[in-house]
Amino acid sequence: MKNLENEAKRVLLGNWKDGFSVPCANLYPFQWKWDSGFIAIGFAHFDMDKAEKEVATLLDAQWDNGFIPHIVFHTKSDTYFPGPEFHQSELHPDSSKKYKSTGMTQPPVTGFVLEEMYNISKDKPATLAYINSVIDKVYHNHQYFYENRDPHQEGLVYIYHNWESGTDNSPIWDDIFATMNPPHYEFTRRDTTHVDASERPTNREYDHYLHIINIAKEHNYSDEKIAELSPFLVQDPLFNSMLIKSNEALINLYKMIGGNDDKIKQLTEWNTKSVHSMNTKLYDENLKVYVHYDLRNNKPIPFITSSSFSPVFANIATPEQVEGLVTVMLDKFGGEDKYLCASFDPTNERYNPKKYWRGPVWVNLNWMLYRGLRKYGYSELAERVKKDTIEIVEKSGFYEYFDARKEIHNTGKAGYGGGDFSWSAALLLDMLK
Ligand code: 9YW
Repeated sequence: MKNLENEAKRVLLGNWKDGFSVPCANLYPFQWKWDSGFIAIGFAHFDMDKAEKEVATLLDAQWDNGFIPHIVFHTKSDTYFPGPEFHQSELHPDSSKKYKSTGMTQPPVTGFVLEEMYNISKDKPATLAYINSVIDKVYHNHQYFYENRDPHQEGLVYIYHNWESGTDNSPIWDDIFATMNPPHYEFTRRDTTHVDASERPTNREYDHYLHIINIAKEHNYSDEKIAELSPFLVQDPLFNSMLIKSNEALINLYKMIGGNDDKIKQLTEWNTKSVHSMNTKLYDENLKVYVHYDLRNNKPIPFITSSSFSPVFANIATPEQVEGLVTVMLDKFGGEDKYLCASFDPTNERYNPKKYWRGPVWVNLNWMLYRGLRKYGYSELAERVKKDTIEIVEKSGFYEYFDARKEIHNTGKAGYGGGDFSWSAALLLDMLK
């Protein structure tokens, strides 16, 4: 295990760029929002200063309205498309004057990341003082979500782009894309010069991605206009679970800091409503898992993904619901021949074991499942998730995503996407501790 730990540290230090980390070299040369949170958890184990800087740098790019962008373009790079010239987030009047960024966001992990950092810290007063210096920014970000991304006041915030979900090309979005007919855009893909095209989204999928951004740009990234016009408007169980988990973390941290009663009250109100809606609107009684809801077309999206299990990480599910989730996970995702946990239902025809979020295993989702299952008392299954995660990394290296089929790991290349990927290293390090 020591070697794996040292290797994980090597990956993290190699991707550190003086104030922030890249998810991996060449393929992703900037700072990404949810990556930066997971990376900070890894650094907290051996270099708290870097962990603190990672989060502080991300928060420094926050907009005046509380929004935090999904990519902060700290440096110029021609290895990634679409860059700042395409996104033009400066069209929004509240956008950062200091950094170029995208005009979309990613799952709100920063709140619970701060609590993780506190729990890991060997100098708790110093870490709490640091948290005190940044926590209001995270609160402001949550306020942005509840005030701008929840048009029906349900306690469920929407995402307006598949890139906001973090699970970029999940089959979940296929039926939404089928309602759109975007033009064919002229552009040069950069990702497929670093990674085999069979492991990445298609050009036609990129047309959809760019089209949604263009609609937002036409309206200067106005939240009201996006809610009214975006063909993609989804309530995502993973995104909302992260928000709920982060609300809970902020409550715990504010209590430790002292004062802030008004904020604690507000966070508690948000959470009560959000948990209720997760368990009514996003819980599918027939499938016995959480599903995405297509807010534009007013219908649930009845497919099972690794996001369907993520509410176990955020204490949302009741013990009965967890029992159901576990049964589904074992039946469909957990055969003897598979590593847990595929990102999409392996029994569904849309499953593709090599393609990004259409099937492969991702370390960040496994980390959440491991934590959640352990908390609900499913220690054996939690241990299996941990063991599987360690084994795929040991066999294939710190890849971005992995084949769930065991035989592939014994016979050929089974790690896909970018290599020396930061969050695979950071969260594996955390699991080994
Ligand atoms: C892209 C950086 C990001 C992650 C996303 C993942 C991928 C980037 O990489 O998206 O260009 O498609 O899907 O979750 O934050 O690691």
